[in-house]
Amino acid sequence: MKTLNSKLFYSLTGAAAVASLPSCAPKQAEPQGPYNIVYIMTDDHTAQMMSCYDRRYVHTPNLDRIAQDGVRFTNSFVANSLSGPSRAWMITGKHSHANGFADNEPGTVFDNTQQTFPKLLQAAGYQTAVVGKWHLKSVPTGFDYWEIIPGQGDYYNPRFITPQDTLRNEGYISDIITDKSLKWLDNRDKEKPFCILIHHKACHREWQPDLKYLNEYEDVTFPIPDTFYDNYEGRVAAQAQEMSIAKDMKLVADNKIIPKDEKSRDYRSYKYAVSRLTPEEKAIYDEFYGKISEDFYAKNPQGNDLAEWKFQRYMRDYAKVVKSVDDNVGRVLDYLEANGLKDNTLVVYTSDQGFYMGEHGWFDKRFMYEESFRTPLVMSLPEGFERKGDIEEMVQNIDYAPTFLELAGVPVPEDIHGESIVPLLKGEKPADWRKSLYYHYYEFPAVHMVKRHYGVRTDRYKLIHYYNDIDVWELFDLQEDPQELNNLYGKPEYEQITKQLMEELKRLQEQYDDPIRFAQAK
Ligand code: SGN
Ligand code: CA
Repeated sequence: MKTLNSKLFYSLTGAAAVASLPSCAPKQAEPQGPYNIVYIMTDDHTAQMMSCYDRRYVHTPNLDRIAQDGVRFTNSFVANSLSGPSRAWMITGKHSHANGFADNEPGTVFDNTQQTFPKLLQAAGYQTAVVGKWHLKSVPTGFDYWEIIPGQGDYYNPRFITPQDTLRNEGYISDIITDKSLKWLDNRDKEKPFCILIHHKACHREWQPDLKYLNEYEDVTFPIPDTFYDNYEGRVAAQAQEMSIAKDMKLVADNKIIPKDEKSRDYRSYKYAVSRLTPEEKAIYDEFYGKISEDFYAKNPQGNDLAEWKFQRYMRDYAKVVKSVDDNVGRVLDYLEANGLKDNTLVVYTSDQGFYMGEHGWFDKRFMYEESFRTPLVMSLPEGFERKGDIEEMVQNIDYAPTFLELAGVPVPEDIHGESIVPLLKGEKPADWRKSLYYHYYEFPAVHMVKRHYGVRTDRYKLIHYYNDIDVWELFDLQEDPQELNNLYGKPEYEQITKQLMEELKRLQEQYDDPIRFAQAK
């Protein structure tokens, strides 16, 4: 057990600190535990689509409310940019090789007998719950209550799995996940602290909006990202991906064009997309996307016009889906305030990874490039944690488990890879905070064809090694080239920095005991 963390807890609870204060000391609000934890996580919601990070595209007043009230992390990252793996390391605090869930492939199942933070909280007397996307395939363990969606779930009238059954629910997924979460909060044992994971399906592909929001953002023309027409020069793996808006985004399934030929495969894809809607709902959907389809057929865009048309449709639908998320986060915040829970609850809002909104011409994630390596992270802090504004230290979502444990006064097990960020929330600037991040992506060959890679990032540089079917390195100077277009690997003037980064990569692979190391991979 890490003794430092349990000591920190006592100083946070105030018990030890108050005893040692001289009587004339000015009164200072000491954080008082045990704290409740509301951990909201969405799917594929990227910082570009959250107005407290980026003002170009959408307005997210409720998500921004968390940041304004509390803290915004400006350097928040994942360790393997994919849903299942992301969920596995956030719940264990360990990198993929250690928690055993490295990809979303059918044979990969989370070993639910292993140590997780909900289990440790439960053992410490917390009430625990998870509602929404789970994606780890095995049954959730360590929860007093769980109600999850099967796999990726559905946007419209979705099914939910409970310990007893799988049932269709009426309504829109983001509203229902929130309804169920608030109901559980209402019915919980009010004498005990709680931890609830509210894990949304939104904003996952195919970005199906709530029908009431179909007309939102329709008058907006989104600016085309600078790197939309990237030619991937000097980046071999980027040339081989299949996640291009122009080439791989599907007109029917993704952009919701209604095909004319009722016998075609595309028509089956459309039928599937609307299969969960009631006839009345389908009529609304058909009217809206029918008009868009007619306009599309009339214009018949080609080449870059087609790519940009798809980009606009993608952005609009995604933005509408974000609007529902934002509403529902607002409902949770209102509930906590109305029920006197705000002052002793940590609220976390994050996503399972970032996403490409047309940067490099892409959608999806997986690469260690900034847009998908980063993930948004804002928190509203319980009373006594005075920290406000931006936190710039590099954090990764292996850090959530130790953070929640420390807040609950539960000693953090030694085998957890992440670091508690409680010191950062208290406004401390730990001199020994991590100076580099480790990343390892495994799912290849698979959908979107992003090659296996691992890498290291410091505040200025990033070194990536694609190691499976190819043996290719990339080096970027993030200060000079934030869009990561210029691979500097192999340039004589970067030999020294490359050597240092390789040493650091080796050190991280040893520290985390990753069995795949670049010495063997080469
Ligand atoms: C599905 C999506 C992919 C996505 C993966 C993983 N295709 O396969 O685009 O990369 O999920 O996403 S879809 O047509 O079925 O939507 S993850 O977020 O769950 O890891
Ligand atoms: Ca995801």
